[in-house]
Amino acid sequence: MTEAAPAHAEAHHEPGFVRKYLFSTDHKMIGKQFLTVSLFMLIIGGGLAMLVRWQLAWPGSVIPGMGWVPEPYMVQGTISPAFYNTAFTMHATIMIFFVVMPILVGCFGNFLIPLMIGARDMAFPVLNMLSFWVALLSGILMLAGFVVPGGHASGGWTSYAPLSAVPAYTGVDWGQNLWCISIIVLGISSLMGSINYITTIINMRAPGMTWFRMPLVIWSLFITAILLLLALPVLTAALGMLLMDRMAGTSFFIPKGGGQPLLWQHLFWFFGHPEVYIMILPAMGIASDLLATFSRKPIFGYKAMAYSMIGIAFLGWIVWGHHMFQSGMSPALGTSFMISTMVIGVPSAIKVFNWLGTLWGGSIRFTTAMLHALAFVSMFLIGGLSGIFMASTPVDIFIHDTYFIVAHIHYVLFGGSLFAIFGGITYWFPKMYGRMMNETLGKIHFFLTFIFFNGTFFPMHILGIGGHMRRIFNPEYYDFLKPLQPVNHFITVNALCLGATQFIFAFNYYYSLYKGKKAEQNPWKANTLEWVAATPPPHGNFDAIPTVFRGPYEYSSPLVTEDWLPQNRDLGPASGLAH
Ligand code: HEM
Ligand SMILES: [Cu+2]
Repeated sequence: MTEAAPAHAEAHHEPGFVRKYLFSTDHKMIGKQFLTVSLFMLIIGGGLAMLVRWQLAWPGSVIPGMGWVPEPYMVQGTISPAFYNTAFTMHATIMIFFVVMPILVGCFGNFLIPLMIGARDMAFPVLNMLSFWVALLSGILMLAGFVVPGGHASGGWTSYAPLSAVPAYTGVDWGQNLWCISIIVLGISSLMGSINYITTIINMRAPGMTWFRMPLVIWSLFITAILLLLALPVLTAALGMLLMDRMAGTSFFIPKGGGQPLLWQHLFWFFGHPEVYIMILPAMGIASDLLATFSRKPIFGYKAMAYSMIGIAFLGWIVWGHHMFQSGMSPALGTSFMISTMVIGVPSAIKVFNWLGTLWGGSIRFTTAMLHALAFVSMFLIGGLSGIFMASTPVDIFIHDTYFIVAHIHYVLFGGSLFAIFGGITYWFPKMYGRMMNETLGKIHFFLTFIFFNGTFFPMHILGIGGHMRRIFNPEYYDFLKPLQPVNHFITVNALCLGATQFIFAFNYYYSLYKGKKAEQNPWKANTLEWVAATPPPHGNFDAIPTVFRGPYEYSSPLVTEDWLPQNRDLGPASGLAH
């Protein structure tokens, strides 16, 4: 039945391999391209984390199987201090810029936006294709840094100046330059993507798809695109200045020439804080959709959910100083950053309570996707609570730059964003590839990930309160940390298991791609428009553009006998809700 609509010229003839898989302008293929490349980067980013953890637990010992890696990366299978710095720097850089952002925004944004608003494609399909290729170029530039003389960037993912500005301080030359150039290029790609998303959502919604009938995941991607558009150019400008300091003899950030290292911190975090919301808002949107679908209930407080995302995005611009409490900031200014940071807790709490309200009394289906969404809510809550500790200026004096921060980051970013990503992949896999992922393998992967995740990151709170600094090469150098070393052992064992568990996901993914059960058109009985399209949707998405009569979450509606009610179902005048 799935002949694509003639409205779309390309739908008439099957495009060849190159047009279909490489230079495709189809938003769905571009979404899959982002996913494929990002999952590859996840392996590299994860491998680097394992190296970091090995070093912290058993400093200076030979890492099994690593004897072949040449100097200066490894010295007969042990990590050198310089490479340790590179490893944690590049772990964070890759995870943030090449895994979480491209999956949440590049993959889900591309795949879902046109399908869920009832459009045939993005507003600018060629620009969309270009944004993927520019992102890929950025990834190649970033990976190239590993093989240049002097090694890759090693000044942390925040690249604080003057460490990052003067090559002599780290011994890194082209690695740091490539780091800057790569992220400038990535910024260009994000700019193209976000303009496309914003235009598409404003202009191309199907008839009847009003703002408050949009799924929350589309709301979240819309707000994220605005954040991207405004935040990334700040980083791009700062990176340009840093590059000039490194290569053109300027001193924006170098004290010797009259520059201000703190200027870098301000510019970085003025981007960096909105950036953390870029990485959590789409995850919140995904979780909202999954929780409603698998509770068979309307989302609790739909409008409050949308407004609180807007509130979070807005407040995100005035809190960047909470990353700089210990940089000599005036206490009065510190207090205002403290208060504004605490205020973001309000819309965040609204969201958590509304998720709980959605679950309350629902007939919950514990599918793999739902388990991941539930993990998202609970882990985000823990990460949000540790955020409140750090936001309190007096408390932050003690925990700043300790493992407490690392615990917080990972509860929000891994516990939050990555669980939502796993949930989202499991949920939309059938629409993407026409096959189901294996539920048994999915659940095993979920439970092991959940256990080892908490085993890895919860004890980091204890390390942090014990004064364990982050980013140190060898904890055994410090007498006061020696009693904490067993905690480091425990964490590393859990981290290695956490890493190994991801092979279950990789296996399930590739196995299901080819051998998974064939998917029905709407396997989860969901309401939103992507499930109205054929599985997998053809180029052009819909036979005819659907007309939207209702909101996305009308599960268990008294108007119909089934427990779902697709957005495009017309109940005629009987429906009090229509129009
Ligand atoms: C409930 C809301 C949140 C609050 C109150 C909060 C608060 C904070 C504070 C005060 C710091 C700085 C601590 C220090 O350096 O001493 C921090 C660091 C951080 N937060 Fe959050 N945060 C929240 C949510 C999030 C979310 C949603 C994410 C990402 C998805 C995130 C990611 C990060 C990262 C990556 C850092 C550390 C960056 C670094 O120093 O390398 N946070 N947070
Ligand atoms: Cu922040």
